Amino acid sequence: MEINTSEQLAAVVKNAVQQQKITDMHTHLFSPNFDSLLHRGVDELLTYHYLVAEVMRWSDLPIEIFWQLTKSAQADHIWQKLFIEHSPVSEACRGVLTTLQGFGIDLRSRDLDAFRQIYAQYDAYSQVDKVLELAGVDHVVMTNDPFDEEERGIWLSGTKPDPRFHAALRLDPLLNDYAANKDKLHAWGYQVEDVWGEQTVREISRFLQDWIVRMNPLYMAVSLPPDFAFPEDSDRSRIIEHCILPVSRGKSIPFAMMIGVTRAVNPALRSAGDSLDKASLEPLAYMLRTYPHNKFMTTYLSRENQHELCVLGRKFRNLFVFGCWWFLNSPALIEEVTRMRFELLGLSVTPQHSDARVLDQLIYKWKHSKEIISMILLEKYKDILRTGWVLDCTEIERDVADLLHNNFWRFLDKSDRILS
Ligand code: REL
Ligand code: ZN
Repeated sequence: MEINTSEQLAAVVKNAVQQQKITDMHTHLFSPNFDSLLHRGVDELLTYHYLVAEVMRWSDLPIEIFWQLTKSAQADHIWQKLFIEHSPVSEACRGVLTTLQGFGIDLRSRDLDAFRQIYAQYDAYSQVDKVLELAGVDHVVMTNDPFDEEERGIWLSGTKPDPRFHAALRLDPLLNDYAANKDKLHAWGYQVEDVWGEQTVREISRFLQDWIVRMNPLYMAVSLPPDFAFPEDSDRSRIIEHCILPVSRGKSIPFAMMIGVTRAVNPALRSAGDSLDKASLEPLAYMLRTYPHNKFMTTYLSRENQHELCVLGRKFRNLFVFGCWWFLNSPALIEEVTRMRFELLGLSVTPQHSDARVLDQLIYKWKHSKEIISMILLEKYKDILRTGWVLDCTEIERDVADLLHNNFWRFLDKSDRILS
């Protein structure tokens, strides 16, 4: 159907974004059969580390005392300080409200215990079904860390994720703290040596390959500090060059780098204590240029790096640009970054991932982001309609499917997942 009026255009764009099933390419969620690793429900929503950081700005409680409280007492405290004593307008607070509303909860009562009871009716499986349906998500990519004892045990016992959940092999301990984790590799039967050499390369590569077989990951991933450099004289650089990149190429599994995080700026806040800084894009440019047959997925944490990343995306097709990560996952910044990407890279990106740590957050992360993506798409389509270009609604549906689903699977060469 050809689009003739701007009202028609607005309705088609809104509907296409609303209806499109999403592949969420980076989350911290787990398949429902991964026991307690999957976090869900009101207390988890309220104790999200974004809100821990925010509550400490109002609370008189020392952080050490806060950590000694039970999870529900922490949630009560956050509710009281951030929702009752002040209006919950921050993005993380608003997210809780959108999520509860989306779950069918009437917020007027402000009665946390009543909200808890509503959630208590669900087990992990029924809640996953309900939330994925409400959020319009059909595939979820997890973050899977073979150095995490609990998670490791689950994989080693042969547990396989629900088919809607896909693994991503996360390698932060290997790449960011190799010296501290070398002994673990040894204990698990990988004969890495103290001095870097052929044997260590072989053994780390074997470790990667074993976990690839076990997890069947869609990509390997790492988060990196702002001063990340490559190549350089460091364990991290050697492991990337001699182990990750050859395995990534050989197995056709892209290497995802999330760059710009400064961990533990305020360690007392634990996971709420991380921050960010600007990074140089030179290491990424070097990799893209030097390894044209390797595939890289990249997002940066600082706003300042976004423009350079778009420009680099124009130079290298082995670079997949994705998401508004963490401190960028905030409406004002999503809007700016998404508009810039569409203008510089067209529709060849995955504009967003949820980074959800709590299952229910899928509802708000996607509702909020989809509103912005819709708005920017509408603006861009209007611009081209004004030139006399004619659009058909199937073209808009195709574009939206690319953005929220197909571009990711296409980059992975998983043609069976691409929706036609
Ligand atoms: O994947 C990561 O490294 C980050 O996204 C997380 O560490 C972070 O805590 C996350 O919750 C951000 O949204
Ligand atoms: Zn993350």
